Amino acid sequence: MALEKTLGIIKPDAVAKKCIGKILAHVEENGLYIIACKMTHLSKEDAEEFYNEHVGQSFYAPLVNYMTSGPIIIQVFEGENAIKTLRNIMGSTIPNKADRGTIRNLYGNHKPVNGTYENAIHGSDSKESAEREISFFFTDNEINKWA
Ligand code: IDP
Ligand code: MG
Repeated sequence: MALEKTLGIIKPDAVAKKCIGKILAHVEENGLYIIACKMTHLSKEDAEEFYNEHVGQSFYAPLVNYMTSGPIIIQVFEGENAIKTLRNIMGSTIPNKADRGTIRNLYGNHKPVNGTYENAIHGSDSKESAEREISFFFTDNEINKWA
């Protein structure tokens, strides 16, 4: 077991549906601590850069439109195996295929919208992604420490 940090984003669809509290409670109840949190509205440039691994995919432009369609809540979560823990409780990318009881299955949109899956939450997929994504949004002194 390893104490890890990971980046989570409550996406615009879930913010608009007033699911912020339920999603954060779900993550906390699964053992992770929130050690940084902010609300922002991504610029097109920031969304394009954040998702640059998907340049060239057919869903890239729809994804950028989706992620800039409204405010989001960005968190750093910390806990034992935080990266895998968050990915497990999020569920897989497509909400209607994600396991029942996962965040994406519970709060995501079960139909694709404008070429993308509105799936409520983002979570870093590896240690390298977590490091890149945390430093994309937070400076070191915005990240809190638990005793
Ligand atoms: P992940 O969020 O589960 O890690 P990624 O493959 O990194 O999935 O894709 C980033 C986001 O792009 C997804 O969460 C989803 O919103 C959207 N997306 C991914 N694949 C597709 C697709 O095939 N069609 C439409 N949207 C997609
Ligand atoms: Mg991903």
